[in-house]
Amino acid sequence: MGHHKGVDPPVYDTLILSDLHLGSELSRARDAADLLRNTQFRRLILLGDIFSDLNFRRLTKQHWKFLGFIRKLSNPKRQVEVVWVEGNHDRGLVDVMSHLVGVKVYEEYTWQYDGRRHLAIHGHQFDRFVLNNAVLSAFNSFLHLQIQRFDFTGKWFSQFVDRMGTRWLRLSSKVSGGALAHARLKQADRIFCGHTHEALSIVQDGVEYYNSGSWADKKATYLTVDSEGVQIREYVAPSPDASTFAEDLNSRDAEFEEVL
Ligand SMILES: [Mn+2]
Repeated sequence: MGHHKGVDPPVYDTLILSDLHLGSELSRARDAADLLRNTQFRRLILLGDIFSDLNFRRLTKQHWKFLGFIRKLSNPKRQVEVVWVEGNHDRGLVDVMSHLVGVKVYEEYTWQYDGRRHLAIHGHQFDRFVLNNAVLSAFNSFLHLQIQRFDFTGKWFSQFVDRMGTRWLRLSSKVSGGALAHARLKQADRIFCGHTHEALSIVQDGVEYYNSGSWADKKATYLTVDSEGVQIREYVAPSPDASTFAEDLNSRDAEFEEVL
């Protein structure tokens, strides 16, 4: 296959992204699809909270396009392993999506690479705030129901509740500590989480912790794993020059277009 430039693009062993929050207005589904189209990797890990909630009506055309692309990626012909690790926002949706999008869903996923044991888990399991505040979540759901029922407060209030919910989740800085302990328990050399929306790397007693950040904020980040190690990378929008190349790829993808 020919490339536009003389240098081959890197092929990562694994690309990890999380917290896309499809169904939220803040979701950067188009950018995420653009990244995946223009990057080569042997394994893709969708590390939880790919969906924002259970309401499919909130999914926009771009959100569906992202899901369509994941479905295409999971075609065995592409020889890419696509893994979905469930988050606290997309629990309950994953059964449906695994059938619709054709990817396997895990609570946590481990793999061996470069002589090391890698473990991917969304991270809400280590967020005591989420675990101890089932009451808050129930209240949140109740509020949503009331808003939907009466709808007198307008859309802004519903969005405000959404944002508050996300902010509450982000309060946690306990995720890395819990994750590192979990890695030791499971004898993993590297552990990967999302959930906090803050890209981060910590090395503690030889165990590495990485957080993939989010795709629902100003900064969109992801992780790559290859023989040189793990990198936190920030998505950079393609320059106008690159747009013809992207369009070229898009039209090629269109040939595979399937109805979801
Ligand atoms: Mn989460």
